Amino acid sequence: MLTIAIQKSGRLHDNTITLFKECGLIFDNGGHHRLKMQATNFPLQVLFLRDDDIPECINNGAVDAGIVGENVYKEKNKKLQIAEKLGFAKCRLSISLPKQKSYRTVKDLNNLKIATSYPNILRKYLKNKGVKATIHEINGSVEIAPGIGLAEAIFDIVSTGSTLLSNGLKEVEVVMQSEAVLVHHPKISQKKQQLLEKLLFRIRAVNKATNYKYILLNTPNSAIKKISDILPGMKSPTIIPLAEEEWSSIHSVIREDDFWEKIENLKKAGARGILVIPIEKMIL
Ligand code: PRT
Ligand code: ZN
Repeated sequence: MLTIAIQKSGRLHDNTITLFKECGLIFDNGGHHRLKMQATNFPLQVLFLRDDDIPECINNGAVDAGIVGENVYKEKNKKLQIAEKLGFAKCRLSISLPKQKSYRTVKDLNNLKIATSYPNILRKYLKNKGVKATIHEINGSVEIAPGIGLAEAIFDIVSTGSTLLSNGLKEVEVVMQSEAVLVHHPKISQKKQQLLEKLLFRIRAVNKATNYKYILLNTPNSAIKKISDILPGMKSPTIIPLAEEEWSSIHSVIREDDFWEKIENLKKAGARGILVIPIEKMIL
């Protein structure tokens, strides 16, 4: 059986459970204060841990794999492999200063005291940039450190930036981008590797689907070429004649990212009756 550690509660928990469900996994109900749960339709056991403990649990073989933020994976610096980036819990790790402080280059960080919960990532970054600063390690509420005179700068997770703003801080250096990742021990048995591959196949199908939409539209035949060029689709668009002469229906797949731009261009090219539908799974 494959064992995967996930966050017990917090920002990664709900998305991870949703992802497992979308992969078709059904779990026994371990109760509210559960430590683990087992899939009833896949040889998989899920352990609930604090995210900080997950890399070491994989490293020492207590579990085979886990889902954590890249920030935690990098900070813990264990010999693990990233199997897949999962696309949720996106954030960045940045250095921020009180907003009234002038800042031009990374050298302005020399001799500052920087508070963080990520000392290892910060140390590497500063060394790389040739900056000599003091790292002050604290757990939680890093953003208040400059205000109470504990440090002159902070290195912490930023998402919308509103925490920085409300604490009178400004982001001056983005050190890394992060998202949830599935990591695993570099040496797992062949049987477990196969199970992991099977699970990854499902995860990829689910994640691909959320990045794409299915699109149907009607077009005068004279505009088919123009519209097909806007819609490359997975291979090439499906074109079906309509009952009304000289009109066709085009079916294709478009990326979520450039969705609005594509829709505008399609309308300009003559498309009518555009329907956009979510895709549940996508296997190429
Ligand atoms: O209890 P446990 O140790 O398991 O959880 P935790 O408290 O350590 O972690 P949790 O649940 O807060 O976050 C888990 C992971 O989510 C992190 O390791 C990141 O990979 C990711 N993530 C994504 C975030 C954020 N976005 C985020 N915004 N983690 C924390 N924040 C915090 C940040 O610390 C700061 O205080 O939100 C604030 C900044 O947010 P904005 O939107 O104001 O910029
Ligand atoms: Zn944590």
